[in-house]
Amino acid sequence: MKRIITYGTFDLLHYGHIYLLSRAKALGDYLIVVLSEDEFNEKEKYKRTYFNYNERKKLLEAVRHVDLIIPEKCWEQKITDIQLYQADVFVMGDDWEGKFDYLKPYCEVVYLPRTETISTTQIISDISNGGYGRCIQFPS
Ligand code: C2G
Repeated sequence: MKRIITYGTFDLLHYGHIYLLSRAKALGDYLIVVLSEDEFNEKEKYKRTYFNYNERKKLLEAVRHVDLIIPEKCWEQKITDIQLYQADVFVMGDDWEGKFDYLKPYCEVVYLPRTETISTTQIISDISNGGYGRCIQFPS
């Protein structure tokens, strides 16, 4: 069984996140998502999320590509996670290109093209500007 691991906040879950998860899962058989806890987001990523950890976890649990969700508490847990969960492939969007190459001695590292047509920041901005009903093309 080929085990894939990926990390993220996944706040205001959108098709860019789903497309990342589906491509990550397609690289193997089992997908572990390490979901940023609220405290980690605030203290380390300087991000305040709309949905809290439990709400974001519930949403991800409904995504068929996802097999396991564990908490991300710090930047430094990745090597331990990879060893503990016997991950074969570490996957992130290419906005992180190169940032996790230090994991290469432990597993394959793959950066996938980010979906440029959507972001949580864009969603918030569009909605605050009354941008409902925005017609979007889901990437094929
Ligand atoms: N992503 C994407 N396309 C988007 C938005 C996000 O492919 N339009 C990808 C990101 O590249 C990342 C994943 O979806 O691989 C989750 O994105 P975020 O929730 O923004 O995660 P991030 O804040 O980058 O946290 O330790 C690593 C961090 O936890 C990553």
